[in-house]
Parts: sequence; C-alpha cells; structure tokens
Amino acid sequence: MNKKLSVQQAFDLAKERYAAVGVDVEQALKHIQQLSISLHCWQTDDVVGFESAGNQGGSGIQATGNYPGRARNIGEVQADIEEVLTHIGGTHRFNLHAIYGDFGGKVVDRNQILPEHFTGWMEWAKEHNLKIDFNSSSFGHAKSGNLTLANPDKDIRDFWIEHTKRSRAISEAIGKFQEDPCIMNLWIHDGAKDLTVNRYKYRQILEQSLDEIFATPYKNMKDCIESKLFGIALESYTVGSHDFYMGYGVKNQKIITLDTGHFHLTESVADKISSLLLFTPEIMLHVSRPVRWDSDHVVTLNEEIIELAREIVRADALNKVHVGLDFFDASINRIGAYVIGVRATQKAFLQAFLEPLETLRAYEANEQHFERLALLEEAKSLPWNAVWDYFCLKNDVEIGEDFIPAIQQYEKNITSKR
Ligand code: RNT
Ligand code: ZN
Repeated sequence: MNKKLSVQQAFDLAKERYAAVGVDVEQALKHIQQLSISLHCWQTDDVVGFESAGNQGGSGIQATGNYPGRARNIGEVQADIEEVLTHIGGTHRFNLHAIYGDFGGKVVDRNQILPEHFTGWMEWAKEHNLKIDFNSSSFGHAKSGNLTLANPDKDIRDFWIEHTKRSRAISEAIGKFQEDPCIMNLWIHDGAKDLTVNRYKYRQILEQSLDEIFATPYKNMKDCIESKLFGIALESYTVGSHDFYMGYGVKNQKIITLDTGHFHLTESVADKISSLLLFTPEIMLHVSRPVRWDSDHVVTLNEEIIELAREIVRADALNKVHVGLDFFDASINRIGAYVIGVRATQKAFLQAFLEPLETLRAYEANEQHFERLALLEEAKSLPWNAVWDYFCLKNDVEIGEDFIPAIQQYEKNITSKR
C-alpha cells in the first residue's frame, strides 16, 4: 500500500465529512501549522542543569527514574532537541531555565547570572528557527530551603530577588536578540511541610518581593507567574497558591501560568481560561499530565487536554495563550517523551480547530440541547486523525507510530552511548 496516497485519500474524504458539519479543514490546518509550542529544556536532563557547583538537589523539585541517556551538557541538550524537531511538524519555541546557562566551567551563583551566559543558546536557537522562553530557577540550591522569595530572612530573600531580577534582564536580552518577546515564567516552591500560623505573613512577603522584582519595566519580555497546589515535602501550605497569583496577576496585569498538574485532580483547568482572559492580559500554559498528583508524566491525548484546547479555541484566544510543556519523566526514552508530548498537544489543538463550533452554537442559541449534546458526542469520532496524518505528511514528519523506529535508532547511535 502506498502510504502517502492513502493518507491523501483519507484526508480528501475527511475534508468532505467535515464540510458536511460546517468545518473548514484547510483553516484548521493553517491554525495547527501556526501553533508554536514551547519545548521545555528540562526533559532532556531531568531538571539538573549545568551549574558548576551542580544542582544541589532535594529542594523544590524531583524527577523520578534513571533511564540511560540523560543529556549531560549543553551540546547534548541541543542535539536531543534537534532530534525531537525532526519528528514534529510546525515551528516551535524553546523554554530555558536559568540553571542551563553556559557558565564556562566557572562557579556562577544564581545571583550572578548574566545575559552573556545565554548568548550561545540564543545563537543556537536562531540557527534552528526557535524562539526562546525563560525561567528563573529557585530550586535545587543551598539557599532553596522551604522559602525563597517569601523568606523572612532578608539575606536569603534578597539573594532570590537578585536572581529573579537578573532572570528578567536575561529574558529582555533574549527577547531583543530574537525580536520576539521572551516569555519568562516565575515559579517558586515556597511553602510549609506542616501547619503554619503565618500564612498571611509569607504571602505578604512574597507580594513585596514580586513588587520589587517587577519594578523595572521591559519591552522585550513578558512576565508570567505560576501557582501550585502543593510541593513534595511542602504539603501543608503553598505561599504561591492559585488565589495568590490570580489576585496578584489581576492587580498588576501579569500573565498567569496554568500548569495542568497544579490543581485538584477533579478541577477543570479548561474552565479557567475564559475567566482569566477577562481579567489578565494573556495566559501561559504548562501542559503536563498529573497521575494522582503533580507527577509530571508525559502529556498524552486525554480528555483534559482536549477540553483545554477547545476552551482556548472557543474563546478565540489563540493569540493570547502561550502553549508550553512541562513534564519530566526520567524513566523512559527522553526524546520519545518529547515527541509523544508535543504530538499529543498538537492533536488536542487540531481536534479543537476541527470542532463544528458554528453548528453547536446555533443549537445552543435555539436551546436545542439534545442536538448540541449529540453533535458534541459525534464530533469526537469525526475523522480528525486523517487530518492529523495529512499534517504530518505535509510537514515531512513520520505518520502515526513510524517515529518509534527513528527514535530507537537515535538511542542506539547516541543516547545509549552516554
Ligand atoms: C513545578 C513547576 C515548574 C517546573 C519547571 C521546571 O511544579 O511546574 O514549572 O516544573 O519550572
Ligand atoms: Zn509548571
């Protein structure tokens, strides 16, 4: 069987089928082609980074698994990402954490980082047609402890304020270089393992720290703030809760980052889109897959992700939502993890672009609720997969599971030798 031909034929039939429910497939293809996903650097190396003193582990974050082939230096991260890019269609972004700087073998503490530590990354990204996003890193350091920006100890707090200010200056330099705003995310793990009687105090300190950090206005970067439900070993209290950052973001017009692993498991992240967009300028997504908790499993095409994509499309908010990934599974082939996660996210958005929205809305306007539910249900099994295959074909990336042997080959030649 000629695969290309059958993909083309299936696509032609799908196009007709979609047209019958009022969906313009070509338009959907245009949208999915333009959907830029920010590939997080940290799945390559299990969130360790390249500081000379080493990531001091423990505090704030944890990857589990010890699958061989972790990237051990910047060159290996770049090679792995270049490999990932050969298996995904579209033009994407790259999301760097501050601990991935090129420190030239020197000990550069977090309050000393400079744009020059990231010029190599900027040049590499330009070469590969990627735009860079950035993150301050407050975990995995001797001063991380339980409290960073919310620490009552002024020395520790100032250290992290300085780190975060520098991260913004680096983001600004990146944004200027790439002539496209660098989206900088701020996430801190601050919290308490056990009961605290100072909830208000720590949040008040965090608010003051943020005010200080954000005092300098920039043109080429955008700030996002990411909440969390709880951190491991900090189960009783999280300073930067969703309420905290939502309040701060609305008051100060900052972008809220929604990490799909940072909410109660039955809470709908999709439902937050339309509310936040009314009161904050934009949204950053950390698409992740929580299994029982914020486990950061590889994103798969599940109902939560599809609904999230649908809500963004239904709100006509593509130009206000930045889509990034956030998972780190150290127990499987890491390149494969990326490819699965990116492709799943693209498939979710493609399904959203193919939703027969006009007809559904007409039903709703007429209070035809049976008809609305029926079409929503039928839409699930419309031939979106034929459109997906066609997208892969057009982008010259593997169709269906054909990327498996290609990734096995890279493992055999490259990662298994590390
Ligand atoms: C942690 C947050 C945060 C990190 C990355 C590495 O719970 O989700 O976004 O995963 O910054
Ligand atoms: Zn996240």
